[in-house]
Amino acid sequence: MNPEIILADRESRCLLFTGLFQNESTEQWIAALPWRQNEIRMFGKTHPEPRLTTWMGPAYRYASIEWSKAPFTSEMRRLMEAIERQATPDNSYNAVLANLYRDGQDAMGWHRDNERSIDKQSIASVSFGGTRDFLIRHRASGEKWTVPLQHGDVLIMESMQDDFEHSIPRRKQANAPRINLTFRHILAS
Ligand SMILES: O=C(O)CCC(=O)C(=O)O
Repeated sequence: MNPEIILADRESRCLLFTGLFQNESTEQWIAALPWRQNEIRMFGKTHPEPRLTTWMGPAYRYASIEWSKAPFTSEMRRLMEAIERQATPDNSYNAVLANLYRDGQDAMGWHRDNERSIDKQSIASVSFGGTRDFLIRHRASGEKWTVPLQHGDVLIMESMQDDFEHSIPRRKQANAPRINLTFRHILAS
């Protein structure tokens, strides 16, 4: 399958493989993962994150959140290997952050996945369940892209984490639960 090129700017590219995993069951993925509610510290105050999350991969910490090393399940490995084969033959991953947006009130603010331990060359993001808008913003120019991510879509961010940020804004009408699985390569420390 040839991807749609959402943006290409110097070494940065964002690619969309529509419906690559449309046969997966959102309900099965929700039931299969050990979701947890993290708290995030911001401006000296602690808040519950507006989504549930889980992690598989090496031990990893960012901001006030700490993940212990956790093995991939066979189902998660199957998905990751299918992405490596069908969408990113030049890249491989060793970790996944899973997000569960329970309804349109769950969201993720503007950020970059630019911690030193993340290989910024390729991050692969899979969506299951309800459609949500994925926003991209160029940090210098402010130029914006809106990509409605649908069930089974695979979005690849190549070398985007320096110049671009991304977010999932709240959407009152988006009431179907949505899972996002973000595969990354965590560099050995
Ligand atoms: O839910 C999404 O599509 C985005 C997830 C994300 O930005 C992240 O995990 O860093």
